[in-house]
Amino acid sequence: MGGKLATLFSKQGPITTIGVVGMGYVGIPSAALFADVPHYRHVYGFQRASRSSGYKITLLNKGENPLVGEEPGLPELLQKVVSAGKFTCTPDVASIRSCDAITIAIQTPFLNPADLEPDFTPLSDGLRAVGRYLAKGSLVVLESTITPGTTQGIAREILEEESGLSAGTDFGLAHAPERVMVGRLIRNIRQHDRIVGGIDAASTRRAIELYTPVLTTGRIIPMTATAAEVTKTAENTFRDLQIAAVNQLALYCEAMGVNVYDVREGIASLKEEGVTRAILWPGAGVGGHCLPKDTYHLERGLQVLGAVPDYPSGRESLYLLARSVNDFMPVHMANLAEAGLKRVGKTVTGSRIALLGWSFIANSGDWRNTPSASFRDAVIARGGDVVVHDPYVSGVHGVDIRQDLSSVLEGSDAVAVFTGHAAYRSLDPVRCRELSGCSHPVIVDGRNIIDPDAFIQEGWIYKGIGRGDRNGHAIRE
Ligand code: SAJ
Repeated sequence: MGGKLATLFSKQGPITTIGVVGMGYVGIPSAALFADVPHYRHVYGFQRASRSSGYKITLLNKGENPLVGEEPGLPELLQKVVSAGKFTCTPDVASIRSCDAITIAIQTPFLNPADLEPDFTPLSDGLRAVGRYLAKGSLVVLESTITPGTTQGIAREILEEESGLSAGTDFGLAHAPERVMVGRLIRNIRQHDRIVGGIDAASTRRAIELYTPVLTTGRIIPMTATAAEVTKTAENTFRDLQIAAVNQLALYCEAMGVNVYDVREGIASLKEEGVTRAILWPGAGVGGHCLPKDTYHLERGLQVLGAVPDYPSGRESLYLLARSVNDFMPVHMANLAEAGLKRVGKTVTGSRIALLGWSFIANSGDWRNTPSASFRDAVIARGGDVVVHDPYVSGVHGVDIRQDLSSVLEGSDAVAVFTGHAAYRSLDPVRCRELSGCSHPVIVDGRNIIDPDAFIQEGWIYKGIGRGDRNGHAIRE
C-alpha cells in the first residue's frame, strides 16, 4: 500500500499548493505561515460564508486579522502574504482540487460530556467538502483535536465515500494536532514540536514534508495516527489533571487556614534530577476550547477503539474526576461570594455582583467555554444579579457585558475577579468601594491578582481561592 502512494507522491513532486479548511485560531496562523514559505506557491484559506463567520473572508483578503486580542506577528504576516498574492481566503471549496495538501482545523466540541457524545457535525461537513474535490495524489491532515480512532475511522470513511478514492493508495491521510494558545499562535506553531501521525509511512513522510518548513525551533515527532490522537488528547487531559490537583489543594488550604501560594512555592522548590514537581496554578475554573473537552475525547477513544483497559473495578476515571473538580471551581467562587456577603448580613438573593472577566484567559477576547458563565448561572440561580466587565469581549447573546468598568462596579455588593486581565491588576480599593456605595463590599479573587491586605484595609470583605490565610480576616470598620 505505502509503496503505491509513495510513488504517487514522488510523481506529484514537492508540495506547492496548500488548502487550509477553517479560518479560526488555528487555521489563520497556519495558513499565513504556510504562505510565508518561499517554495509554497499558494495557500487557500477555506471559510464558509456563514452569518457568524463570513466576515472573516473580506478581512483576510484585505490582509487584516479577524481574531480578537493581541496576536504578536500575525497582523504583519497576513499583510505580507496577502500583498504578495500568496494567500487568498474563499468559500469556494472547488479550489481544493488544485491542492497538494489540505489541512483541516475545525472545532470539535462536545454535545454532551456525560455520555461522551461529541458534536462532529462541523468536522464531518468539512471532511465532506474536502472529499468532494479531493484529487488523487493529495494529502489530507486533521489538525483539530479528535477522539482517538477518528482519523482511521470516520475521517477516512467520509473522505473515501465522497471522493471515491482510497486512503493510503490514492491519497494520504494524517493527524498533526494543533498545539497553540491564544496570544502566542505564531510562536507556538513555529517553536512547539509537531506531532505527525500518518495512517501509513508514506502519509507520515508527506506530512513531515508539509510542516518542516514552518518550524523554527520545533522538531517533528513522527508516530501513528492513533498515537498522535492519544498524545494530543492526553497532553490536555494531563494539564487538566494537574490543574485539578492544585485546585483541590487550594480548597484544602482554605479549609485549613493556609495560603496555597506559599504551599505551591514550597512544593515547586524541590528541584532535582527526576523529581521536578510541575505544579500549576489554582483558579476560578478551566475554560477554552481544549481542556474542558479533550478528556472526554480521550475517554471516548476507548469506546471507538473497542479498548477495555485493566483498571480498579468500580472506580471512576481519574481524568473524569479531575474534570468535575475543575468544573466545581466557578461554583466554589459563588459559594465564596455567598460566604462573604453573609459576613455583612447579606444574601446572594437581591445582591448585585460585578463579574470581572468573561474571557477564559488573560488579555484575550476568547471566551469559549468560559468558567465565568457557570458562575453567572450559579449566582442567578441563587437570586442574584450579575453585570459583567471585559475589555475584550462584547455582544454575547443574553449576557450584559460592558467595557466601562465604573458602570459595572456601581452599586455592586460584591466583585468577582474571574480573568487575569492586566486591567484588573491595578484595581483601586478606595475608588471601587466608592462606586459600590457599600461600607463593606465583598471581593472574591479567582486569579490571585489583587492584594488582599490593600482591600481589607479599606473595609472590604476579602475571599480568595486558596487563601485560607486571609478568608477569615477581621472586618475593618
Ligand atoms: N488554567 C488554570 N491554571 C493553570 C493553567 C491554566 O486554572 O495553571 C486555566 C486557565 O485559566 C484557562 C484554562 O485553564 O481557563 C486553559 O488554559 P491553558 O493555559 O491551558 O490554555 P489553552 O487551553 O489555550 O491551551 C492548552 C495548552 N495545552 C497544554 O499546554 C497541554 C496548549 O498547548 C494547547 O495547544 C491548547 O490547550 C489546545 O489548543 O489544545
